[in-house]
Amino acid sequence: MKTMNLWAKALLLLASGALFATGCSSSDNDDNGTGGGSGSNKFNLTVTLTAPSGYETADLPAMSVTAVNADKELTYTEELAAGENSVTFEVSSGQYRITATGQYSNTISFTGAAQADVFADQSVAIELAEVNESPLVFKAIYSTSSPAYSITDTYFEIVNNSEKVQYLDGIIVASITPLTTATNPWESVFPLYPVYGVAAAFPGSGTEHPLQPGESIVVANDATDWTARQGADLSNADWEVYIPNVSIPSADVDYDAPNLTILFNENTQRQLNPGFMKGAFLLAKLPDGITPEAYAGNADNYMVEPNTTKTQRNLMIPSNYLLDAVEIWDATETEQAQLLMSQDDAGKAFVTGFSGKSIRRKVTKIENGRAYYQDTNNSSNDFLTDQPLTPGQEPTQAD
Ligand SMILES: [Ca+2]
Ligand SMILES: [Ca+2]
Repeated sequence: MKTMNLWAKALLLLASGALFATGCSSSDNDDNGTGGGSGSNKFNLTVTLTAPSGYETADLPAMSVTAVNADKELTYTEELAAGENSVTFEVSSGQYRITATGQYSNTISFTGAAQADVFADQSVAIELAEVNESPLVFKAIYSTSSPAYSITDTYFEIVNNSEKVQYLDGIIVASITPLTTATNPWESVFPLYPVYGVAAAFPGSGTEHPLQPGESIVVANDATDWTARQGADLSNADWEVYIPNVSIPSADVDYDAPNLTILFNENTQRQLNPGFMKGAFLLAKLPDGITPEAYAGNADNYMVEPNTTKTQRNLMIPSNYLLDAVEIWDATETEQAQLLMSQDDAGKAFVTGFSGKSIRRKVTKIENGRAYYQDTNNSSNDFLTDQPLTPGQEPTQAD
């Protein structure tokens, strides 16, 4: 939240008409009334950024640096290119609060702040900190199916947990199937994750499917009413996974909800679900310029399971493409192969197969009617388990 708050503040300053100056003389004129004289008392304020622990200067993404003099209502902003760590502002004298922020990956941002009294040329250092949070996260996952063994009554929800509009266009949803072995043969290819069977993506070229801050959507495997079979009414689901050319337990049905794009399908089952007892769910965003179709169309992005005679291909998703990942374990098994690295999920949510229950991300607070969701990168802490099915429902109180 820290980074988002900085951005929000920067936006507020913009909206309130705070003066943006990049070396022009208008700010001089503005403060002549209190400046005591017609001469320009401008000084150089040099800001140097230090990369967070574990990173080098060369790792720095493009950074936005803002210096604010609240007394004089002056705001100066400079953009640093990736790999640069120093910028010099020409500012009017006074006290400044300087903030720096930049996006390192889908989920990691760098941010820092410092104060400076500028009554002569001044240098200030900002030690950046790493903030890890996902703008889009799973709000709820119903992977267990119902006691009626409906199989395709499963669904998941995605929420915009950030302060900015997010776009679903090109966001990939996929799952990792559980392993029968006690150790994970895919550990040898970490940080790549193997997507088994089916991967899907939201259609759109970039900005066609906005999700406002706090807003969420329901993605159904079959967008129909399951209430007569101990499931939920998914006839109003926002999206659907429609998988052509499958036969188990039957051919898929294209219900009214708009369909995700199927990126690849080497499955015979009509579902995008890791497993009813366990598995992992992934939400991923490719780097700019790569479409999901192009990524899935590139044979280099596939692998077969190491050290086996298996031949089925898995679409490989690198850890740093992830927006969110949830490790789901069978509540009745204590020893299971870990599917995700701890950096992507330090915990796991426990489920019981065919219980008709979901896991739901905890709500930390409700503000102005909006729910904020807990995201500590640890599903043991972040999710409530054995929850009733509440697709599309907005929580009204914190957990
Ligand atoms: Ca379907
Ligand atoms: Ca449909």
